[in-house]
Amino acid sequence: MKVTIDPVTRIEGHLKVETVIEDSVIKEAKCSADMYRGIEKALRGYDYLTAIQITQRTCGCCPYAHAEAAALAIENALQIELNKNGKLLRNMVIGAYKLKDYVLHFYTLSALDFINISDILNYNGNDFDMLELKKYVLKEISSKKVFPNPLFSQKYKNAYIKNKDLNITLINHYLKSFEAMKKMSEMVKIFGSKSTHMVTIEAGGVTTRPTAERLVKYISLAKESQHFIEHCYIPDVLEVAKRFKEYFKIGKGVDNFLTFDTLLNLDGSYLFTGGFSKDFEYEEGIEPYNIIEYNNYAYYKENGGYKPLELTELTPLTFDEFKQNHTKYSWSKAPRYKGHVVEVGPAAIVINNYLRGKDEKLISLVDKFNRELGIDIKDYNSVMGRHLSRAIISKLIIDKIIEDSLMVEEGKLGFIQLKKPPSNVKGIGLTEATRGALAHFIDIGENGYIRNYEMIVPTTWNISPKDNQNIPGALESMLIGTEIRDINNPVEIARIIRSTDPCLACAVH
Ligand code: NFE
Repeated sequence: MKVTIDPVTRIEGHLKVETVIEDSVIKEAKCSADMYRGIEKALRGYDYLTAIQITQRTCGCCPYAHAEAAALAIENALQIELNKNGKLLRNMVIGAYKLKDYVLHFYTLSALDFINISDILNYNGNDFDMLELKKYVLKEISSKKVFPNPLFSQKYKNAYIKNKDLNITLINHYLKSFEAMKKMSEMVKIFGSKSTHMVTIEAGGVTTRPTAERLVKYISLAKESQHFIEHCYIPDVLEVAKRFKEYFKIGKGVDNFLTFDTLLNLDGSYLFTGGFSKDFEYEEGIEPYNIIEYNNYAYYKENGGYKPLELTELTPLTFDEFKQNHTKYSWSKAPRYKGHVVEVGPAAIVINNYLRGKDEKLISLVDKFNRELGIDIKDYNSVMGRHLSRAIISKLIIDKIIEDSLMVEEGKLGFIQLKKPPSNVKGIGLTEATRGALAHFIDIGENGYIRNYEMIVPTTWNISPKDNQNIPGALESMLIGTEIRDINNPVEIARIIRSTDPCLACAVH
């Protein structure tokens, strides 16, 4: 039997997932990215500094990460080191944005996979937003306009949390998460000058001057965000995890994880250190030119595998070629590290940094949750492991950006003005976006013009099609082998997909 989800909802962009299920087990899975834009191509010929603004337009979820990766690539090409305030302020902008994105993923995009939202009808308290929601639902039910909404359908009833009080708490926090995200966006705006697409992240630092007023406002919002993370987000993820413990065994993909350094400390170390682990054996350090992107199954004429910046352009199939070709099934390329399929993202960060064995705070947090939930580090390679990882990372990030904000030197610009445009240099910017390892490669020609640009993006790793050795991508591997309990309601598929938080706008760009 074939089960196709097209499009997958509650993710960013257009993803089609086709599965073949036999004897209640997924035997085949295909992830298709159905959209192509060509942002890298559009960059060529423009001034090198425009990359920071233009690559942000790849996406409305993680523009901060593209801005950072582009700035890092230019700084790498020019061999620039930021000053103290530049380092701190950049962490404060991108850290706040990441938090907003994690909260958005858990509450807005994923929680409805687990909460029984119809329990709002059992709400008898006096919270204004909850009463408004209840009123709205009752009105819609009586008008029969929108309902029966699938979320209220009896068909899905057994798939959700049964404890009414917990559902009511989670619905309440779902509503509160909007206010929390607004505060995190405010934090981004204070030094990013605007959100979504910020304008003050530049090669050379952050151009907003850290006045006392801005710092005080930032710290006060950060403390409120910390409260939400500690008192709503983390407890909610734990409660959901306790009720869906089997999901620590569902959605297990390959045991290979790739991460990049992110959130620089003033001593030159990072909050999360990059590395590669294969079968849970970790090695520190990354060689970006060990990445090859394969195209046998991607809608381009070139079928080979290419290193970053090796090609200036891939040629999309024409419509006639597209109709005749029955092998290719995605606009996404298939990146591989040292030839291996890897998972990137929050679980990869937690697993790699835990295996690295040097970050005591991360290790003690992971050990604490492992004891509470009866799991071990290998279980993070799962649906619930990915949700838990985001919560753990959020706690570490909020603590770090509060510490960073207290070290900023008031009034001192965190920005170094670049001198003249460079000629004939290349640079690499590696960082972690919300969804995982992000790499930008820039090749600057004469007088600062972009000769070639390449982005290798988190979701490309995760939703990649098969590579030239016919090995399925990371999400395809997570799906293959999954047992479907109720073939009429294969919720496992959507839960696995959403656990990776795919962004298709980024994946193909
Ligand atoms: Ni478009 Fe992005 C991906 C993230 S890359 S959301 O994939 O996170 O910066």
